[in-house]
Amino acid sequence: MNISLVQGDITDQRVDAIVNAANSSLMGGGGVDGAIHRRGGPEILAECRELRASRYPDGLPTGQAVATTAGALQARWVIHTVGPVYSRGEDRSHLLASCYRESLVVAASLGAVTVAFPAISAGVYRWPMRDAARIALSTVRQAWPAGSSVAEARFVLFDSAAYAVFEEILAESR
Ligand code: AR6
Repeated sequence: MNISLVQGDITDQRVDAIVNAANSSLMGGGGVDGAIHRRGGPEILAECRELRASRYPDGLPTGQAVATTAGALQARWVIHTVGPVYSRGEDRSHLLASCYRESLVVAASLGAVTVAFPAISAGVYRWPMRDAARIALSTVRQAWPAGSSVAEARFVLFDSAAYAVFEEILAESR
């Protein structure tokens, strides 16, 4: 198992699966979600609509993950997961951890070898980056499905500040 860090745009990644920090509607939004739908094209939204009409009439619950085509992206699949909105009054870490765990389960079920993750919940959903990085890295390390196809989890951090935080936490845990 290989955990790697890259600074950049997740939609530029050539990987088997790109994880999307979506919302439960699966109908798109800003941040990573907006970028993925813009670059991936309408095929992704079409599959999301089908999922809403079939498996998820009430939306994809927080902490769960589901795959669609990656459309025009340089990937085979987009794995949509819904991170929790950060709350100072309530510990929702288990839901954030669940996003990484469930995304890896979906990736393994597809036979994906390389998977790109954004810093889920650390944007619009306001999760503090350091804590988001700790949860992301420790969960991926612990939750790697045994005998899984997945060989690389690549964290794609949008700016140098986020990259530096992930680098520091990864170094601490090595
Ligand atoms: N590539 C990599 N990372 C990115 C990119 C990109 N193209 N764009 C933003 N980031 P966010 P969330 C970083 O807001 O907090 C959407 O509206 C960003 O700087 O994308 O889980 C959804 O529809 C931040 O560090 O996701 C939901 O409603 C991290 O990715 C809601 O936002 C996550 O930021 C989800 O919010």
